[in-house]
Amino acid sequence: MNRPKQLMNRLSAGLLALPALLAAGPALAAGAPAGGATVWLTRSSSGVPLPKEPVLGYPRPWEMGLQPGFSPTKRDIISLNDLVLWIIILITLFVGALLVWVMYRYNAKRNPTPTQTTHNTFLEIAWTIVPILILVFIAIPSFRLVYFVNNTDHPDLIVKVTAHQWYWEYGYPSAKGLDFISAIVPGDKLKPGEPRLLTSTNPLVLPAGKNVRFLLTSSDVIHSFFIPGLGVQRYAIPGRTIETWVRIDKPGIYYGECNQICGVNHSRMPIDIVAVTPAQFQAWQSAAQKQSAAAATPSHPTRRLAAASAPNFAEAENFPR
Ligand SMILES: [Cu+2]
Repeated sequence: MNRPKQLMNRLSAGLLALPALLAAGPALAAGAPAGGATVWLTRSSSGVPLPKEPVLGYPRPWEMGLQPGFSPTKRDIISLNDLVLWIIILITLFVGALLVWVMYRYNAKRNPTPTQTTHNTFLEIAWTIVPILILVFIAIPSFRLVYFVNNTDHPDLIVKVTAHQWYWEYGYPSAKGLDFISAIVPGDKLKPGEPRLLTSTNPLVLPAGKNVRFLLTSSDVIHSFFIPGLGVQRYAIPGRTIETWVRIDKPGIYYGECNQICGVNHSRMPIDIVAVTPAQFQAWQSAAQKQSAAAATPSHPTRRLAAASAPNFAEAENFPR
């Protein structure tokens, strides 16, 4: 078949499929947790059970905007995004209206002898100054947000995050020896309600309402620590330590992913966070610390844990899709 005909066939097949796709939308969405019905999950990390928590930070079916915010950072990101979006809409409407007006008023039919105008000092100054003012107007909240995200002073807790091909390692310097591996749970081993490609063997446990500083690094290639519902996104770069922070509004489960292409199993290194109350966090931390001490050899506490819980990648490649 020749190429244009092939393209036309594809186009018409696509158009014909559109109504079916739109009709199937609600049915597709029904498989995932919908707006009103919150899913609650009971998880454990490092062998220590955690309290039952609602799933809050996750991608919603038919989501057109950003994920809802569960941290001050994410709320600021959403308001900056909305502000810039409105500015873009107004500029697009203005430029579109000018184009229509020019096409209507100055077309060749209405202007048989075109004007010879080449310069207009007032217009040229205006269309230089006005965009500068708009950019300055956007820059003010934007810089404020950059500084806010960078501000990791006075953390209540420090967590060391090390990215590996293809799993995460979390260390708690305040609890000596507490350091564990968080790897993906294969699709056929998920428990009811646990989302595919987002559930890990050992979630990162954090206290809600506290300032948590993340120290990010990597053992091999560049990864990225991305939790959309919490407004966290930072590179994990080998040989460097990069900081960021979060304060999670309330206890719940929040999902993220590595979002820097890092190799064949890039899509299989979920970030899975369970936020609990500070008292529950203290209880988990000391119990998990005891577990870690019991499980690990003194010289290489993480190696043995890694060997025990790192996923089998041959198996990972065969996940049900
Ligand atoms: Cu990665």
